[in-house]
Amino acid sequence: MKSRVRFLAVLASLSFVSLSIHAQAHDGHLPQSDGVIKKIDAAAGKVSIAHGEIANLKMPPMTMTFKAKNPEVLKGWKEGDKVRFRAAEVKGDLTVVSIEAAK
Ligand SMILES: [Cu+2]
Repeated sequence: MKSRVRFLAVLASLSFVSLSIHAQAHDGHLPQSDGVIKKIDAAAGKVSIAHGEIANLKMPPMTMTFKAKNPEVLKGWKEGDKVRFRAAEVKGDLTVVSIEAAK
């Protein structure tokens, strides 16, 4: 009985791991969009970006504010930085998933 409980616990943790790996892989498949950082509000977890077309959101170029998926995403950037970023709709909010420096 005891070993069966342990087996189920292992099974549950394995499926959790594969779920989070799947979520990460999913983010990686989002197309990257060009942008320039306009404003960062770290306290609110928000960033304004003047962005080019965002193919996966069918959005034309504009300047707008996104939610950051987590605080790490906003670290190290400042106004005027040219970036490539991935955005998605997460629970109804337009959200920046990742940001990297434009080459
Ligand atoms: Cu937009």
